[in-house]
Amino acid sequence: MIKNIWFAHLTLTTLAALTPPDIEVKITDENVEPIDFEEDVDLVGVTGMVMHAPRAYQIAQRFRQRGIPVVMGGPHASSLPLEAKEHVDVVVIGEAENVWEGLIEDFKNGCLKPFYKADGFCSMEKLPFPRLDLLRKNEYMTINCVQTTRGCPHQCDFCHVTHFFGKTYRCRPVDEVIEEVKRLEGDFLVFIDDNIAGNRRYAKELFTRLKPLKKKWASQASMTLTRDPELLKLAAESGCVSLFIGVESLSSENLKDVNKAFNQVHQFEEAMKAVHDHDIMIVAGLIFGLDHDDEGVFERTLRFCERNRIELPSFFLLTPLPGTPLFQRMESEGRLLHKDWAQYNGATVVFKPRLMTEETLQRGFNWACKEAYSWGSIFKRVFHPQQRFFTRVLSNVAYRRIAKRTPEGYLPSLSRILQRMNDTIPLQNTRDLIQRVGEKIAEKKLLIGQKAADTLKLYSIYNERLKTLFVRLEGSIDREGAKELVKRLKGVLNVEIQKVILDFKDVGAFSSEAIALLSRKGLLQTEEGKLWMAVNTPGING
Ligand code: B12
Ligand code: SF4
Repeated sequence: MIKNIWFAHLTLTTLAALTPPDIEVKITDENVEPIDFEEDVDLVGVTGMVMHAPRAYQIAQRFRQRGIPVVMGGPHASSLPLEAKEHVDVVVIGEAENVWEGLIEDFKNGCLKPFYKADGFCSMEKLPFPRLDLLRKNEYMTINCVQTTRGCPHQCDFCHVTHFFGKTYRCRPVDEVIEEVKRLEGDFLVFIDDNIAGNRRYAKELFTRLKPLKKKWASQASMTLTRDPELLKLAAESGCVSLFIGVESLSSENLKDVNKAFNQVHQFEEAMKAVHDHDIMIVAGLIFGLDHDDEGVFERTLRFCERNRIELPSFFLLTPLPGTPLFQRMESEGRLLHKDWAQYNGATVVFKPRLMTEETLQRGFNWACKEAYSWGSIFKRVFHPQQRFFTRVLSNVAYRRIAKRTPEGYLPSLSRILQRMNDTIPLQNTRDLIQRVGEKIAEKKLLIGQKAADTLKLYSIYNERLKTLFVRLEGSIDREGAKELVKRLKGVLNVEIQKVILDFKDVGAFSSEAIALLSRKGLLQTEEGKLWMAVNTPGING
């Protein structure tokens, strides 16, 4: 069903290439073909991400029952080698390049060790070209996968890459990459790097050398790529047609929390436009369930994708993968629901979210996945002046088939209200505003006549567990702004939202009429020199 989207991992083709030539190798990718458990083999190797671990252990068990030793490597076994060892004979921790040949030698000599771990990371020079010939090529969108770099210069808390590769970012010699690309059949390939533009100088050289080959390619890059116009232009000229970009969240607080503050929310729209201006399609990775996500996040995020005509929104549920800082934090806070790794798949809630219940998060995620690939949303995203209209439509149709398998979801009932409470209210008369009211009230003197912002911004976040809406206000408040604010607050105090807490810290100026109105409603109070409003008072309800 998903053949036209997916490409093959390079894992087993790489291992096959590292295997001494006198050994016959067969690859079975269970994504596309069944395993023959009766196959006549001497040694079995299994790989897998965290979510594949239970299946990998079952596979191991079936072969071990026949007395065939099983070796396991890859992201999961490398993070939890002791757990893996309970199910297999040998665990390879980290990269195989510097240990695989020795392991095979030990196997031949009947002296396999329980663990193999290389000292440090392997050199990126003279890596053998992966044995793509061992894959069933018709089962994938393409088998033309090439890796140019390993690791990533960033260290996002939820990502497994930095855990696996340390803080290294290693690049293969450009000559070798070009040679590998030249050997591929067809004119399309995927660079499976985690961040193809992690080293700009290297990326520029690579893209320049790719140009004459006239291939089309897709890859993954961090948002930082969009800030270098020359690099983006070179990528496009070298044949880049699609980029997976980890946007992750539209909340700066969330991004800061997960060590991804280099994604600047205020630059997102400009960044998406820059990519589109180069006729490059965007697959945007977006995570739900971060600590500042409330029930409004699903709709807000989907509308962002529609507004920016993101070709393929790719939603994930926050997943604490073992070995990552996120996992450590969630575990120490007692927020992991279980360790059933099969469910650590990015589509199932496995932890306690902060501002929502597990159910709201799961249902909202399901809603977003389905809604993004409804015809209505597809049409909003695929029409724009750039090239490749049919590719955009066809890839959306393929994603739609996957989205259909998502269980039913629903948009949380408060979503609309929350969109409205996250808004900017334009003001009408900002002359003669009283500056820094909170401080001045505290100091018992007011300054009149300074220039003030002419909008009132509302940043709202709803805590479903506390049934409380927190609203941070920023800008100025005149009479109209105050009236609009009071109206909206009345609207939100329905049965579900039991309490609203307003934060006035960032309100620079008030008109005296606004103060009068808010005070009349019983909303303004001072406490220890700070100005605040507590709403669900009779003033507002009445
Ligand atoms: C390409 C890719 C994909 C493709 C996969 C296509 C497909 N057919 O499945 C796509 C884009 C679809 C994808 C999807 C997902 N991916 Co992905 N993906 C990758 C990526 C970028 C490259 C994989 C690769 O080919 N690597 C190159 C090979 C050579 O490296 P390797 O696999 O690590 O293998 C080396 C060693 O680990 C070791 N080794 C590995 N296995 C074995 C086995 C044995 C026996 C031995 C001896 C050694 C050994 O030797 C190899 C050579 O050194 C990796 C990141 C990365 N750098 O690896 C992420 C990565 C594997 N993906 C990851 C994740 C989370 C996912 C998703 C779950 C995301 C999501 N939430 O939906 C999905 C799951 C899809 C699925 N059902 O399988 C995580 C896994 C984390 C974890 N600990 O589980 C990674 C590490 C990225 C990350 N940001 O953290 N992915
Ligand atoms: S930028 Fe992407 S690949 Fe790099 S650490 Fe962050 S999530 Fe991982």
